[in-house]
Amino acid sequence: MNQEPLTPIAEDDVDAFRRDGVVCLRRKFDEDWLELARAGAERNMREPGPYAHTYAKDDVGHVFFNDVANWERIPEFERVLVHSPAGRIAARMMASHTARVFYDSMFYRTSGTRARTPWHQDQPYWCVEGQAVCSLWLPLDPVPRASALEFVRGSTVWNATFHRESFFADGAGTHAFESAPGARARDEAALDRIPDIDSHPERYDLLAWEMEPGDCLVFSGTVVHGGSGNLTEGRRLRVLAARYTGDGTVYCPDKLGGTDPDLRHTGHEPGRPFDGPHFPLAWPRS
Ligand SMILES: O=C(O)CCC(=O)C(=O)O
Repeated sequence: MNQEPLTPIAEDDVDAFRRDGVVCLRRKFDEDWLELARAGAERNMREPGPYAHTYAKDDVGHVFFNDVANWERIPEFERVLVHSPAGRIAARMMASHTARVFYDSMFYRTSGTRARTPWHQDQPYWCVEGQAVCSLWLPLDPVPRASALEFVRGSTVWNATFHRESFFADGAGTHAFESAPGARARDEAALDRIPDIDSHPERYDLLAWEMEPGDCLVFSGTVVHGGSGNLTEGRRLRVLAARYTGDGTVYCPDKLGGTDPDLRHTGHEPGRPFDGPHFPLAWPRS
């Protein structure tokens, strides 16, 4: 298992992350890490956690499944999040001295699943305040261009906090924050709706990459993104998204009346920097 990224991180990649809000890094994880993450994904499917969602499911068995915050009970995810090169990569991209595990998110689309992810920003959903927070999106299967996650380049500088869209195919469903009575209506009505990017793609500078296992995306909490899915029969897509916080971030579970994921089970004190056993250091290695 490679302890350092398989290929070096170039300064151009760091610049791209800062400028665009997302960067695609090639060949950073070896097959052993990928096999471990796949074993974790399959375990997660067999043993879903309390936050598991089926975002879409049709009559012929196409399923888009997501689960979050399982690394403390799925040892394969714990290894990848805490011990793989992911933490080092995240810290470098965030220009942070530290990268702490925030949580894991597993996106599992079975063969031929078309369901896409709505355009959204991550940060409004998250119980975190601060700039240094990012995701490392690690596909465990090849990603054709038509199934790539897409990004609005530079949307990090829009300085916007968009309304939290539902990920459920029927537009309903229950994110954790929706279970706080009145929270969504009270706190979200004031937020702008995400622009209708699909109707006017020519207005946006969109970025997306065909990817191989071992490659990863790193993206900021405020970059607008969506897509993926759109799989042809015979192709499935499993992704482990490892989220990290860096220097200067604090835990804020009550933001916008509730967040997703809801990490209150950690007992972490609101307003506190991320630390302790529920948010372990992934970089520097202890
Ligand atoms: O993989 C996907 O479809 C969604 C990923 C995503 O939106 C995220 O990781 O924030």
